[in-house]
Amino acid sequence: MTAPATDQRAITMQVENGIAVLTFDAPGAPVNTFSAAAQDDLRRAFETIHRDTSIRAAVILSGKRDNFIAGADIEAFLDFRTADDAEAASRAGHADFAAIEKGKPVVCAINGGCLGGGTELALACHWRIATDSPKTTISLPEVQLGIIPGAGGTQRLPALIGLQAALDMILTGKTVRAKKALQLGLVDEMVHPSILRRVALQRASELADGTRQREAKHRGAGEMLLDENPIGRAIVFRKAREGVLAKTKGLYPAPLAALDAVAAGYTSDGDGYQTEARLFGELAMTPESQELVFLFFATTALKRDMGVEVAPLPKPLPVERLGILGAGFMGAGIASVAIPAGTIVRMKDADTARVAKGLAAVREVMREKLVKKQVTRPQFDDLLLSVSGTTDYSGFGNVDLVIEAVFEDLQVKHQVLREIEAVVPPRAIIASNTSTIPIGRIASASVRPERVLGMHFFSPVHKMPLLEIITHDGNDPQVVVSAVSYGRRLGKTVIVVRDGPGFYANRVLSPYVNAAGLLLDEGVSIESIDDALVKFGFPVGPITLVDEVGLDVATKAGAIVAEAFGARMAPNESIQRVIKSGRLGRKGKRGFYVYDDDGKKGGVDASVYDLLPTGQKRTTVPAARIVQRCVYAMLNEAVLCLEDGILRSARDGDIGAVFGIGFPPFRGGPFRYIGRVGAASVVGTLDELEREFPGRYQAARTLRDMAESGEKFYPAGKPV
Ligand code: 3H9
Repeated sequence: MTAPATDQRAITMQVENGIAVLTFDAPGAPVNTFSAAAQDDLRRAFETIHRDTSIRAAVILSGKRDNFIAGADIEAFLDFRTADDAEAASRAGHADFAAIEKGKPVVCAINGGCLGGGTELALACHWRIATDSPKTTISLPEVQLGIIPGAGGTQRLPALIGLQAALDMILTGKTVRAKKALQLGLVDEMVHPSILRRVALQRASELADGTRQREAKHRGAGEMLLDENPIGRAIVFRKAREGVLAKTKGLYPAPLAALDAVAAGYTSDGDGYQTEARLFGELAMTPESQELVFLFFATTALKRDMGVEVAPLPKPLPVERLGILGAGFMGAGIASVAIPAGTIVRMKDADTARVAKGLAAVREVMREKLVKKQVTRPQFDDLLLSVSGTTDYSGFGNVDLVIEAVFEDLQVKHQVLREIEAVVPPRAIIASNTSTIPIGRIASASVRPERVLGMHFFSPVHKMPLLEIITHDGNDPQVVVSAVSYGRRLGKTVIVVRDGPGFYANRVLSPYVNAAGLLLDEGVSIESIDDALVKFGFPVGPITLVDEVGLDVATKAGAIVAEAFGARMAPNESIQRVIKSGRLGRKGKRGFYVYDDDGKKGGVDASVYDLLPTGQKRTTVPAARIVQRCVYAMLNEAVLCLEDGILRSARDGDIGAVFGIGFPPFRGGPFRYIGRVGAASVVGTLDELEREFPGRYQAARTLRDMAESGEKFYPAGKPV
């Protein structure tokens, strides 16, 4: 984030009755970050505080409404040329915060998001107060950027709240609300925002005159035993390492490094801070961190993109009432994200049994929220009151948006579209949740095609972050802007793509899954295919994925792209044969893997090989080649989507792949990955694969051009 140049300071100070009140309010910026200028301001303010004998104590507050401090300025990371540069930044943070810790009493008054370096500043203070505002959260999200807390967080947090609780925050980057922070001893008090300043000033005064002492949180005997006994600690570290490896498969270096930094703090030579600085420096230069930092910038840039290039930008239409057609898995899933976003939802299906099932599914997602304490009991009750069901179109007369999630059949879609248009107001937007049928074809039956577009949610809707909005040439830009705006309100990462077979996500997934199917045709084992792609960084392998989405759905999507793109996507034999045998995957409890009655996945179902072309006869293909055959098909297809204008930018393609289909985040997405491998090398591999599998790997024109010119999707030096 680049704040406009100004003479105004980020941190200003005024002294009231011997208490220095520091207000952090970065000029012209939506959030406070520790830019070089802000760090200078902080350093100078504390030099004054320490020098000026009339100042007894200090209070740090934020001038922003919903943000305390968002941590270090991530944009400044782009200037690190070597690990030493990053290590020096960490050491500077250590020195600044040590000066605060060693000096006069400082009260940290937290209202709004307190992240990364902001939390580390709070840890160096002598008293912490958090407001009970729902916007107040505390976290150390550095591992999500592929780094570790570098301004003392790995040292001060365990010392304050205990090893286990600290690891829980540092290794995951998870966010803690004020109430939990109070329970953990991370803050000393929780107050209403309206009295934050007054209480903070009072506490500063009390700490200065000795009427209040810093109270250590009383920890349980078991906890103390673990923390203070080297054997107990060794157990905690071992378990934590195992947990990290199970979760990251060793592909993310940051959480492992965080464990080392925390552990170094417990050694007698006390070099925890040195270790933290060194590891922070090393991690900042890793490709993993650079790609995760890219994703941060890419997602924030996307938040400002409304998906249309028209001036002036139309204002989004309000969506207060939503009609959903189809109370099945997708329809109920959409309702379950719409009601927490404050929308009144009316869900229609053909009969009361289906409607009841849909409502029960919504209730289940809300119940999960209640169990996880994300909502209170009264909020839970209110949420359920905002969704209702119907078997006719009653209640659709005043909806602002309808999303249809009915059976994937053009005739059915046309019929419901006509029915919808007969009952909804003319201003209503009509979206199809189709994952396969071109939206232009659906809209062709509409009397108001400019108001019809695609909103492709991914399943399960309440968990999957991506929403693909599909536009056709005749769309009214205001309709697009409104759908984007509403999608964001639902908490989704929204990309806008142009209509075309498979849109973006399914189109790039198809040749990837197909390549896995072709490996099966040759007799490669299911495990070796899935393992190779999981080791590359996908959350599950392609064969597991087919089982998860359902063989019927995968086959249907495959047929649509095969029809459109011919030889490149000509379907494999194996998946066709398995579906013909009646196996549907997890939902039918039979697929390539074994499933128990609850749908829990077991090992490979060896009997499935009898259905495949080579029967029980196995062959091997090296893991690296399996990865190339599957992933390069996807990379090439992503570039073709950009060439065809399906994608509006490489950035959207990267975000869509990471958030929609599980492309490994630490590789940044297909376009970033091409940039890292080099277009020339990618073309070389594609040419080699094309010789082996004619028609399937013809390198996209853009890739060939880039291989020759050296041009890149992301010019160096630009974050996005
Ligand atoms: C760290 O602290 C390292 C230390 O341990 C050690 C150092 C030695 N830097 O997301 P939004 C910008 S690592 C730069 O749309 P929201 C963002 O780009 C840091 N810019 O708002 C956007 O810019 P623009 C650990 C930042 O309300 C604008 O602010 N901290 C930073 O949806 C608004 O952002 C993190 O990882 C930053 N740190 O969400 C926090 N933060 O206006 C990362 C924000 O030009 N940030 N911007 O588009 C976030 O998670 C969210 O931005 C936040 C606000 C929750 C704060």
